Amino acid sequence: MQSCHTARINGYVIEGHVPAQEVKKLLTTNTGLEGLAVAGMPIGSPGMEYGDRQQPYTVMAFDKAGNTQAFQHYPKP
Ligand SMILES: [Cu+2]
Repeated sequence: MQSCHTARINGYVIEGHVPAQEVKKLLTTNTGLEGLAVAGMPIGSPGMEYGDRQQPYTVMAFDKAGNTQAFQHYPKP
């Protein structure tokens, strides 16, 4: 789940090109999660726009124990 940059917001860890919408969802939902990550630098993710190209990617959630789960798929189904 490694990417090019890491942010911290309100105690959460945001790794990589996570859409703001998902960060907002994380901040407004009491999930018990540690943070969100988008691995790599997928084309079409925020900051990686390249025309109308859209490489599918998954925003992954993780907790302190290292458990992971899909948080949101892009493009959204
Ligand atoms: Cu990047």
